[in-house]
Amino acid sequence: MKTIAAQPFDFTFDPAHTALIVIDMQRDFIEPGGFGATLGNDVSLLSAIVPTVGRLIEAFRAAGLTIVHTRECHRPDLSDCPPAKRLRGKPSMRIGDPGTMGRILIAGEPGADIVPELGPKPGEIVLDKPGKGAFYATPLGEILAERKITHLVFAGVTTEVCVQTTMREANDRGFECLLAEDATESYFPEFKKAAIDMIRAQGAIVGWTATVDQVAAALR
Ligand code: TIU
Repeated sequence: MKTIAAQPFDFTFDPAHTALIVIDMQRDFIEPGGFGATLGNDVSLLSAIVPTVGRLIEAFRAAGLTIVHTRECHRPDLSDCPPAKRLRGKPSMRIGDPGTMGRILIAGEPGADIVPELGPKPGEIVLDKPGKGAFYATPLGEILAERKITHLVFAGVTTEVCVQTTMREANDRGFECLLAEDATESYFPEFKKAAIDMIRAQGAIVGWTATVDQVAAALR
């Protein structure tokens, strides 16, 4: 067993039953011209964490542990994109429209790909998800159960949307969840701070947080 001096208190885990979930480190959220930008966001904030996410992935690779990369995207015919999602708000382009990185948030298009610096290696799991949470309409629960995973470490974007939603889904399914706080980012710094505060408040009501250095040191 390993213990990290996490917030709000120690996080103890068996690496053999721990997986890394990297949420949506896709060009559509991190590069100009993608889904994040169509919503009116400044995407430059998100690219800053790419090297830190990379260090966390390398720590899990070196330890030979399960790594799951998720991608938020939809089928080309949009049959898995509810109109409520596609028509919400006033984006400059909608899901499925042609953008500078191909059709916005569509599986197989360049924008839906994970940024090249964090590309999955053979043997790692790549999971396409139509929702904000990674358990909804995906085989993630079955994949983790088959591998006897009980503890999850989270990274990725954005903290308060897909990362927090997935952590909450995982928490309700009985997983012990830790967010790598410097390997996640939001378009809104105040939302990232609030999400981290919410996760670890009330005695880790959603889970724990710690730095990549703390997680990597525990895995060595
Ligand atoms: N808009 C926003 O902050 N996030 C998303 O739409 N998806 C993810 O968080 N991946």
